[in-house]
Amino acid sequence: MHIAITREVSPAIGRCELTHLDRRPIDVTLAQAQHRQYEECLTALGCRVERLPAEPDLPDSVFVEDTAIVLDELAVITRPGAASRRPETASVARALASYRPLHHIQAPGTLDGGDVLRLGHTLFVGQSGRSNAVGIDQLRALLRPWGYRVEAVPVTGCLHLKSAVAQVAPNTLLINRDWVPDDLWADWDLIDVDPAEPFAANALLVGDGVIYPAAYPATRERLRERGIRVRPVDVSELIKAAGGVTCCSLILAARP
Ligand code: CIR
Repeated sequence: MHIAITREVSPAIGRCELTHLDRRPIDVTLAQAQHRQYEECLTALGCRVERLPAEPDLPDSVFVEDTAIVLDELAVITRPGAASRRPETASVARALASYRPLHHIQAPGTLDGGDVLRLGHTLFVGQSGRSNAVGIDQLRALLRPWGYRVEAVPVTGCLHLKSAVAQVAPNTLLINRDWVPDDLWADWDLIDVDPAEPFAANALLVGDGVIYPAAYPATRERLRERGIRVRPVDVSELIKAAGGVTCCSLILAARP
C-alpha cells in the first residue's frame, strides 16, 4: 500500500516556468481532467491518493515531486531551483509531517525532486539547471546516516534527471542518452527512447505498474517489445508545462 500526495492543477498553470519548451496555451479545464485520470491510475495501482487543494498563485504547484524527497525513514523538503516555486514547499511539508520526520535543504543549496532517481539505496541526483552542487552535498550529508549513497549526475539539454532516465521495471531503465551519461547504469538493462520522442523517458513505476504518457506511442512499443506493459494516460496539457508522470505525485510507502 502506498500513499500518493498530489495537488490539484493551479488555474494559473499557463504562467508556469518553462526552460526548454516554447510557451503554448494550456487548457486548464482539460489539464484538471487529465490530472484526475492520472490520480485514478494511481488508485488503480494501489495508492491512496491524498490531494492537496489548488494553489491559485503558484502556477507549477501541481508538480509536487519537485518539493520533497521521501524515503522510508525521513523526508527532505527541497529548495527548488526556480525561485517562483519555493513557496510550494510549505504546504507539502505540512502534509508530509504526518508521515515522516522532516529535514530541509538550506540556501544556497537548490534541489528539485525531479532530479532525484532512487534506485535501491543509491540516489542519483541530476546536477541540472535546478539542482546545484551545494544542494546535492546537503542531501548526501542528510542521508549518509541512513545508509543511502548520493551520486551526482551531469544533466544537459533537459530540465531534470528524470526527464532523461526513469525506472520502468525491477532491473530496467528507460533512457535518453543525449541528455545523461550512459556509463553509470552498468548493472541495469537499458531501453532507449524512440529518437522521434526525446521527452519519452519519464515513466512512473508504482509497485509493478507503470503510468506512462499516451503521447509517446513509439517508445511505448519499445517497452512492449521488452515485456513492459504500461497504463497510458493522456497528459498533453501537463506536458506543455514541462510536466511528466513522475512529477505529479509524491509516492510513499505506508508504514505499518
Ligand atoms: C518547471 O519548469 O519547474 C515546471 N514547469 C515543470 C516541472 C516538472 N517537474 C518534474 O518533471 N519533476
